[in-house]
Amino acid sequence: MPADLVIVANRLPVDRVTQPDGTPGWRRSPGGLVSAIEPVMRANDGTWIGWPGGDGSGEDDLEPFEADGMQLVPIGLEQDEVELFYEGFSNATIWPIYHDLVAKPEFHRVWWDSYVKVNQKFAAKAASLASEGATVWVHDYQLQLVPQMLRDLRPDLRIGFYLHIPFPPAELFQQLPWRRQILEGLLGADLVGFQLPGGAANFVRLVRQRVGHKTHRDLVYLPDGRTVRAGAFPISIDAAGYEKLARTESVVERSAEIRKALGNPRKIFLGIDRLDYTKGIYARLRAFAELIEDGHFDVEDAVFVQVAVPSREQVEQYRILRDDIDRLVGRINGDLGRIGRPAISYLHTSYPREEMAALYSAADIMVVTPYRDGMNLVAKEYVATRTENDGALVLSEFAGAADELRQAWLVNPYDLNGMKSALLEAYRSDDKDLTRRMKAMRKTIQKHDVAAWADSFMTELAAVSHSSHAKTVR
Ligand code: GDG
Repeated sequence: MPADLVIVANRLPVDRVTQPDGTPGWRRSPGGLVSAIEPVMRANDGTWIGWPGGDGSGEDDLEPFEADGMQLVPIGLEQDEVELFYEGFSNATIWPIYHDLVAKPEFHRVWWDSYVKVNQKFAAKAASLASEGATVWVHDYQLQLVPQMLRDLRPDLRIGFYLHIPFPPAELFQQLPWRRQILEGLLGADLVGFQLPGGAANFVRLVRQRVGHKTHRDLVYLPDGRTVRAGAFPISIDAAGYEKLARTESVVERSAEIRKALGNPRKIFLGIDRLDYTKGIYARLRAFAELIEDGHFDVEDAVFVQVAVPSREQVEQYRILRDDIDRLVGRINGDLGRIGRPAISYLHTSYPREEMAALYSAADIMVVTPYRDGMNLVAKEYVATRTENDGALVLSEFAGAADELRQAWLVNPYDLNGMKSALLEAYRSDDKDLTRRMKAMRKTIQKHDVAAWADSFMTELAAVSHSSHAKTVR
């Protein structure tokens, strides 16, 4: 049945799992995006198009299905598409360029060709499922060509695009051999959303310089009379949901258990990240180890729990990073640990949401130090779970979240001494200071939650002037 709302994202909101009886099934993926979009999907009988994951083999025969009351339409990727479009162009070209060249991007024409082909496949699928005048919301850096491809196929649609990662300044974006095509791809949307105003401004400036369109503030005027709006929509979390989870008995108990298992140290530092070179894991562990070496505290006083969630393991840079961190943790624990007291408790795994909440509750100092991050939801989740208004957040200036969480200890992750001072200040801070900071941050998060984010994007998209008779969805 044609849909009035179509969500197009690289991944479906469910993961493929093997059920206890051995048959394949689906489990809702833990990400916040799903809970954000679900209410909008339900209210409009929406359809979600995406790749179900996997290695690219045997996916041709996937049929649309319903899960958790959502209409889901899987798009299979061939093995070479997983390598060229996904691991290659998306994660080894776009990802590093959009994150300030933290790693060196690679440019390969065959990767680009595959990116075009896969974007075309997503656009064609969306075009075939959207009803007359429907709204299509396209997500993220893997699908930047979809808006224009879709507009060519279906000029009647209202199209929104949202980028979850930073949009880089012209000086970096310019390196992309396919810079013009990408800008033109995005300009197919009526509304292009970014995490921060800086990303939107970078985009508008590039469109003016590289494509030559007239612009005024957040508007781009196209020769055919259409206008495109660029805006900032900082994403957030289900704050009430996290707070509720943090108060449940099992999570409270588990949190105490975690502290005990760590030997009830005075302070627990915590990092939770996908194992990604943008997240600054290596530098933060070094800073912590140096504080012990310098004699500010020892392994009886403090422990650093680092959860590194396996990510993009087929991409070379990620394998190198994993080896580097394995070695660093081994060296730090070898040099500084005592029996039963490692300096760093390192976990290369992912956990259910309840365990995440228990970890957040158990931690005194949350350390979030990316070199560049679109938003960083982990920082917001930590704040949401601090129901007693205690706990310290050490946060990189280069995470989008730093724009809102001004009361965190803000750090430059490239400045090791600065990071050490901030960690130490957070370690030594008194309850009054912690409460003052945390209260203010909690207020921010409660007000700007993920429902407010989805709502503001959809409202803005519904408001953009549209040449044809697109329907309004809410
Ligand atoms: C991209 C942008 C932007 C992590 N480990 C586990 C787990 N998680 C959940 C966290 C959090 C999410 O994954 C991670 O989100 P982040 O925002 O921290 O980072 P990215 O994955 O890089 O996300 C980022 C985001 O998109 C949204 O727009 O903020 O800047 O890079 O929600 O809780 N969840 C579970 N187990 C884990 O082990 N259940």
